[in-house]
Amino acid sequence: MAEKLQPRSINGELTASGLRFGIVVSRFNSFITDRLLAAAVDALERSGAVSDHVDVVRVPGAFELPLAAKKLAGTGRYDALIAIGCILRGETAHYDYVCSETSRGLQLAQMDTGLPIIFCVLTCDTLEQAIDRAGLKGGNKGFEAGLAAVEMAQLSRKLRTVTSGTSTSKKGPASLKMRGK
Ligand code: INI
Repeated sequence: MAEKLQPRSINGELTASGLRFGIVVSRFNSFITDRLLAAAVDALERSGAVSDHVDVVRVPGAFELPLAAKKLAGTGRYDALIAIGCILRGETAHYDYVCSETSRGLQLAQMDTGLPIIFCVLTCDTLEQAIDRAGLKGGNKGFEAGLAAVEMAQLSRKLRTVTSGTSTSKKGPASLKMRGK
C-alpha cells in the first residue's frame, strides 16, 4: 500500500531572543492603548526579547499608525511591528473612516514592505467593550499581539529560506527543503 502523505509543517516558534520589534501606539484613548502596550511588551519579554531590541513609537491617533509603521519598516531594523490603537464609535461617521483607513493602511504597509505588522487596533462600539479586551473579560489583545509578532517574525525568517529541493526524509514530501534552522 502507498505510504500516507505527511506534509511538512512550517511554523514560527514563540522564541523572541535575538529578534527586534517596533511598537507603534496611538495616544488617543490612551487609557486603553497603554494597557494593550503593557501586555504586548510583557508577551515579548516572556518570549525572550530584551529592552534594546524593542522600540516604542507614539502617534496622535490610530489614523497615524500606518505611516509611522511604514517608516519604521523602511529602516530595516525590525523583525516585526505591532500597531496598537483603540477606535471608539462616536455620533458621526468619523469612526468608520478612521477604522477603514487604519486597517487598510496597515495592511498596505505590511504588504508593501514584507514586514509583519500585527494589527492590535480595537474597534469598539463602547468603552466597556474596549476595557473587556484590554485586560478584563476578553483577556488582553495586546498580549495576543505580542505573541503573534514573535510567531510571524520567526515564520518570516523561515519562509525566506524555504527552497525547492529533493528531500530524502521520510517525514514529508520532497517539494520543500529548509535551509538554516
Ligand atoms: N483616533 C483614535 O485612535 N481613536 C478614536 O476613537 C478616534 N476618534 O474617535 O476620533 C481617533 N480619531 C483621531 C484620528 O485617529 C487622527 O488622529 C486625527 O483625525 C488626526 O489625523
